[in-house]
Amino acid sequence: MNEKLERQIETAAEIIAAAQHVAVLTGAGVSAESGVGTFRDAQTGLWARFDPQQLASQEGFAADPGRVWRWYMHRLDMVQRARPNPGHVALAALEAMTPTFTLITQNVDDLHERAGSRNVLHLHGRIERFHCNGCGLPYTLHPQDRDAPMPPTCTFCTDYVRPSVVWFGELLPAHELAEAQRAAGTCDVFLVIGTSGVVYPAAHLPRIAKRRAAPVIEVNPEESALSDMADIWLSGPSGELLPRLLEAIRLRRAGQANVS
Ligand code: BV8
Ligand code: ZN
Repeated sequence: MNEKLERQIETAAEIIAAAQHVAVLTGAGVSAESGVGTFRDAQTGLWARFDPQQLASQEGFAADPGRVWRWYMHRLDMVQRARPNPGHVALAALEAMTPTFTLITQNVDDLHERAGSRNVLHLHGRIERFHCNGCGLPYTLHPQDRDAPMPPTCTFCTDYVRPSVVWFGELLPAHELAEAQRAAGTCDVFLVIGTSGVVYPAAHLPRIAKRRAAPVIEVNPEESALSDMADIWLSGPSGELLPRLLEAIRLRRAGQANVS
């Protein structure tokens, strides 16, 4: 690891170790090293020619419910085969050692939960949950649904069943969004991990923290739409950098414990 990055990790660790309230926003990048393709580059193979933003919308579902259903069954399979990576595990460990910790995710997978994170705010819903697109009745997926050409239909109103994720043009869940905004408005430091920062209103959260001069620390191998706002940009994969950052925080916390 290069000199500069080592120094940046130490600076970031100092800020986080001293924080009472840490807020974190994760995007698809935190699951990349688990083999779950990010939203855009998940479009491989037969899905390569479709625009995910089109598929993840009411228009896309109305135009071709079978295609959207098969796309979600493909991604659900990818998520269920995946395992949490060291980045997910480091975030769960950081939660356990921080007085107040708010983990906000744009991801629809359950890898944070499977890594041990306790209270995760899912802004864009969950891919392993389903409900009726018409009346909202919850639906339990049956094995035969997984390779069905069309979505199941609702037992109550016969409309199509869909995954309980937030599509483009749909409102985010009010409770989760309010909690996320509150955390951005009160945290001592805001971490942004593995997101291109182009989808709103999630991408607005780091701006709320920045406006109140809470330090914003980004972990991403590429520059994102949020990098210019970040006080520290740790350039690298979260599966590698988060365990390093956790180690540096642990050392400082231990140091603090000896002093106090
Ligand atoms: C709403 C669930 C309003 C579905 C998703 C014009 C301007 C501004 C906003 C808009 C606009 N036009 C429309 C809008 C609103 C729109 C929006 O923001 N559009 C954008 C694209 C311009 N937003 C909405 O529609 C939202 N709803 O606004 O409603 C409203 C008002 C009135 C009445 C009704 C409604 C709903 C947005 C939610 C959409 N659903 N997901 C599903 O998953 O199928 S969003 C989806 O895309 C994902 O959840 C993800 O969060 C997001 C971005 O996807 P990716 O780019 O793949 O992932 P990510 O951003 O995380 O990028 C990957 C990053 O990881 C990269 O930076 C990469 O460098 C990094 N990385 C890669 N490897 C690693 C890594 N990082 C760390 N470690 C690694 N190893
Ligand atoms: Zn229904």
